[in-house]
Amino acid sequence: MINPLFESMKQSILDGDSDAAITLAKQALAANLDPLEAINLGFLPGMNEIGEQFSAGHLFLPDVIMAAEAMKKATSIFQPEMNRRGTQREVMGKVVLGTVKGDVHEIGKSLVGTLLSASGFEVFDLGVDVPFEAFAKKAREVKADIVGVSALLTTTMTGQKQVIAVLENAGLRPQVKVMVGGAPVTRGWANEIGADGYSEDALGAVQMAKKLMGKF
Ligand code: B1M
Repeated sequence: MINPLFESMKQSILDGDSDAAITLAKQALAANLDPLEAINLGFLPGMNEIGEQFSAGHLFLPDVIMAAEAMKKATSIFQPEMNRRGTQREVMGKVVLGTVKGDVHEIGKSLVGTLLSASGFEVFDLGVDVPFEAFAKKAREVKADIVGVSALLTTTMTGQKQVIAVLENAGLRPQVKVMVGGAPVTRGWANEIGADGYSEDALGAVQMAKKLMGKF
């Protein structure tokens, strides 16, 4: 049976109502719901519908920003619990993660980071609008196993290719795997630019990261 909280969660995102989203996320935790299930079946459908309505010209940017803020607040409530669930697991590897330069889309990248952390990876999240060189600098500093590059715009996808080039020039490519993702990114694009891994969603990113570490 579908949990009645899910419909309210979706509505809180459609309304761009951060307070309601936070309250619902707390209720979900109190009811012992799986955080990932609440995100994927409750809040995310709201975000997807916002995207569709924005594409169709039925919503304006401020509506999208409010919805995104509510989504971020809800996700942040779940983060400690997702991390806690991952704490007993072995350290799987180190991942440097960020959304590429010119791109400020944060939610999917952060979800990927949260799930990687929850799955036992040590994640160094550089945030959004990250210069290409910063990925390589951090990868060298922390001796990263994987660099994860998110891009949500067709115009910024090319930045993923640039990050790979910077890693190559820095001599880091042999020891660092590169994983790419984001709404416009495809397996074909990942292959074309020489990335080692691609996933279309956050759960798949965890599976891919494990595979890249030879632990799957
Ligand atoms: Co923008 N935006 N946006 N936006 N935005 C999209 C991406 C767009 C598809 C909307 C549309 O037109 N339908 C469109 C891109 C079109 C294109 O290029 N193909 C678009 C546009 C055009 C823009 C602006 C240019 C709008 C403007 O200013 N005219 C502008 C660009 C700003 C910039 O970056 N320079 C812009 C701005 C914004 C906001 C700031 C308002 C806001 C972001 C707020 C924030 O993040 N703090 C925003 C939002 C919210 C969206 C939509 C509606 C939702 C994105 C989102 O958070 N989805 C989006 C439409 C859509 O995707 N439906 C849209 C939820 C999230 C969980 O999914 O990010 O896809 P997603 O992440 C998934 C997977 O992609 C994957 O796993 C995640 C979880 O399952 N994944 C990875 C992501 N990264 C990964 C990395 C991996 C592996 C998997 O490995 C490393």
